[in-house]
Amino acid sequence: MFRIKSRRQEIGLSAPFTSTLFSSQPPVMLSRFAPRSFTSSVRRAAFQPIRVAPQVLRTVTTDAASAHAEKADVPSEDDADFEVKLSDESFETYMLDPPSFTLKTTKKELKQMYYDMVAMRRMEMAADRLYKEKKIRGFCHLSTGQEAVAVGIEHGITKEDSVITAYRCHGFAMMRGASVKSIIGELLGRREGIAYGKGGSMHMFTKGFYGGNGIVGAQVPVGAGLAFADQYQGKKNVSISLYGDGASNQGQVFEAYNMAKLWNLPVIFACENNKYGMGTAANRSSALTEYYKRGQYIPGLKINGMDVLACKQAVAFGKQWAAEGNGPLVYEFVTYRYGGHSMSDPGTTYRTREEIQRMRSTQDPIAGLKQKILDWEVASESELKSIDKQARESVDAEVKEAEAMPPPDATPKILYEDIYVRGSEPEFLRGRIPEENFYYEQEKSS
Ligand SMILES: Cc1ncc(C[n+]2csc(CCOP(=O)(O)OP(=O)(O)O)c2C)c(N)n1
Ligand SMILES: [Mg+2]
Repeated sequence: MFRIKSRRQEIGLSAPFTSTLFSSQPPVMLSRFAPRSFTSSVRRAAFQPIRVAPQVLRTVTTDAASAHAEKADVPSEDDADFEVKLSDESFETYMLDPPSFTLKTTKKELKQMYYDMVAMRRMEMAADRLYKEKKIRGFCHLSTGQEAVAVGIEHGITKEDSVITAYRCHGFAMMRGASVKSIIGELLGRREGIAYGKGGSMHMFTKGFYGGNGIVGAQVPVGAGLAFADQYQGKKNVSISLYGDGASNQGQVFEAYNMAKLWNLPVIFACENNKYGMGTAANRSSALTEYYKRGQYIPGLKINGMDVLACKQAVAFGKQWAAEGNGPLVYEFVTYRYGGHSMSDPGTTYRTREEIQRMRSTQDPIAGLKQKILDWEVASESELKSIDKQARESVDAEVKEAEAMPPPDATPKILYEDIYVRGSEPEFLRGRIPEENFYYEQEKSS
């Protein structure tokens, strides 16, 4: 059933460039009897700095405007289907037949995807400003550049499905249905924030979205647990468990893979490979940078993470795969973050400004989709401008509302709220017993 063959190979292109990261010389034993010249050259080699190979070429394209449609096939109605062909370099597979390279979309959907990405970027820009104005404190990780992943995923699943990710989560929360106001309010620590101002940037939740998690990799097994819950309840849903290239080396990721395969769980382990984990390039932290192959016994798919249509197609395929009871998949979205790791990282010490500029100017997911919308005459330049304006105005208005929200009252009530659902308290917690718990309402009424 499985074919270990990529689309590139099928269409006669050369085999994917596999990583040759470090030259792996076998260890040489220094012998007392070895000639002086030999030992000194080995000694010299031993003290050479480790040679890191230049950045490995990536095998899928990151061209955000590589899909094709015939202008003549685009219907005049907003919600009538038409066909789009993805680039042959949109996917790379591991033990898997690729998703179809042809997908159906509508003008309405393309405009919605465009709106979503523009609004998401605008929201992140607002967070950037508020942080610099010192109104947002603590950690804050922005996803500018990675919008196609969150938007593509949402367009490929339904609200019944689950998404869980790490700390770079604002865009996912928004796509799952959280308002900009509630997200920015959360960043500002406001009472009306999505987690009542108690979570901040890394900890936001909404229906079908399980965070926003600060511990690298820790969300991955939770994502497998969400899939277990779906399977246990006989629901045909999929759980998308996102993590980064840096997180992919965590032991618990592999434990989750194992359990998911053993129990055939409907989960997509989705690595957002943005080339860096903090300031460390992927090929300096990962012995194998082909993250889609890391499931070993789990089929994998590498995806052009800058093309929202490729992301959507991959996820819709994965959802069906899961619904048919085929078990887990390991995805790798090849993407790029424009900003630093977090607000405290300028993001220019471990990569060149040219690299960032090249990605921004040639592979940008918003500019790519915009070009396609114009090429296919889905919308005119002025229509797109009005979508831009709408997104800008709507986000800006919500940000303003969030800034006007009152901060929480400095009362114990707020501190003690939402810790345990009454009746679910653990019997012992570091020497405490349930009777010692403080219930504000009880105190007040007694
Ligand atoms: C268990 C743990 N170790 C280390 C950290 C510190 N840390 C925060 S983010 C990060 C890098 C993760 O990079 P990646 O998974 O590629 O995600 P990205 O930031 O690129 O989205 C590290 C090491 C942490 N939060 N948790
Ligand atoms: Mg990363």
